[in-house]
Amino acid sequence: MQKRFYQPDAETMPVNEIKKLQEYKLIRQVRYVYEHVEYYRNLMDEKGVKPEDITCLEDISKLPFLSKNDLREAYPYGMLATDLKNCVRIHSTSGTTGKRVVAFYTQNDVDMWEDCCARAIVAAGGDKGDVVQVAYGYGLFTGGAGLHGGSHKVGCLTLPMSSGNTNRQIQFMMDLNASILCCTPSYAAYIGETLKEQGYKPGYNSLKAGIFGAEPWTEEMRHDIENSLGIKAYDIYGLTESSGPGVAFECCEQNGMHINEDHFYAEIIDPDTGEVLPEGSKGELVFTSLDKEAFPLIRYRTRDITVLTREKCSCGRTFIRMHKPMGRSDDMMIIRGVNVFPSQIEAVLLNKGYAPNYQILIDRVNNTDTFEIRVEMLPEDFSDKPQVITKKEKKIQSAMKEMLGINPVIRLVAPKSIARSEGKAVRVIDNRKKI
Ligand code: ADP
Ligand code: K
Ligand code: ZN
Repeated sequence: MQKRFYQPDAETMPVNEIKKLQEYKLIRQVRYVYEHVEYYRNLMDEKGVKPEDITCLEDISKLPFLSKNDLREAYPYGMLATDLKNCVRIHSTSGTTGKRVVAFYTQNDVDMWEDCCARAIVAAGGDKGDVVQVAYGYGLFTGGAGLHGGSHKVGCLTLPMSSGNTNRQIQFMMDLNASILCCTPSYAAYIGETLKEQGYKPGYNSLKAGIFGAEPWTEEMRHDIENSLGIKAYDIYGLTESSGPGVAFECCEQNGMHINEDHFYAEIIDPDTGEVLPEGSKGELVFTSLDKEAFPLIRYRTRDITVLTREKCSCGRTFIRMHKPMGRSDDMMIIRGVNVFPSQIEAVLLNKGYAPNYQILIDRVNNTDTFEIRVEMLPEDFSDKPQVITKKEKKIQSAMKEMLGINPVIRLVAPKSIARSEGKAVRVIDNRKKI
């Protein structure tokens, strides 16, 4: 029978035991950080809190937050908690929202991270005998290395493709019977599109599952990818600061991602006030590493907006689940005073039958925000008749108005005219920021 858990003792631990374990590890990690990371010690001293003040999980709210800005300020070695000679690896963020941050790893840190990824692979049905095609980028980016290491731990046959060269991806996928594909969801959609162009019927391949993350994606996009590749598509979440992908992963229920609570403690806070919110509230995800040696983080503000739930999951895992993050708090666009998330736009487009090939252009003209969404026509639905195009644009526009509350200009553009992404997709071009 197929393995259900990679580390059953941890993954199915009773909730009260998880909490006890987290409490023990939190107290230990805070002491360790206070002793070894001057930057954080200063933050604690400023707030007048000592390691001895942390005696239970609830006490965590006494501790100061860390933000991406702190990590930038401390760049490159300011957050390092151990001697460099104990470190074996460096990775770096993609720099989606500014200057990159570098993270360091000891061998134990790498092991913990790869275990988390191995849990995700097993949860997606992976076992020895599976061929795991890793099409996340290899290099400073954590996607490739994380899933690669996890795949080794499970004992899968690992195909280290890295991202890009889509024709070669497809050739190896077909020739070597890849069964699990790991990449960003936007790249998975692109691979699906290319397969179709090459004449393959939807689902005609040996893939059974995909593990997709590193960027936000909607349920609509999940259905699209599942249909075009003929797979179950699982979400995986993580960030370089935490190690990489694998902080949380989806199980067979595909209903939220289980957070690896034996290694990370998660909180949801009000992003404006910093107040800790009760379970079930929507807010900013904050996590604390519990075991890390080289780059431990206490109360790190991810800026990702989500909801946590402890509702029982029928997969048997007891770890708390997080909803798909709907985007980062800094992904949110304020257009003519209205809050808009790219994920809302994507949901409307995919609901209307379009592919996830779109771009959002924002600018300011005469003190008014301009807001345009470019959407590719589907090849099978292509038309160059102005009346036909205008009619379609109007339809999308009214659906957008209903979802967002404001009217964007919709421009249907020719198939294939918007650049495809092999990694994290760049969907928003906000020219207002240049002023
Ligand atoms: P950067 O912050 O430069 O993009 P990372 O490569 O470390 O650096 O990316 C981490 C971020 O990617 C997360 O904070 C989150 O915003 C996003 N992310 C990662 N996985 C997911 C996911 N499954 N769903 C939505 N967003 C995700
Ligand atoms: K398939
Ligand atoms: Zn589950």
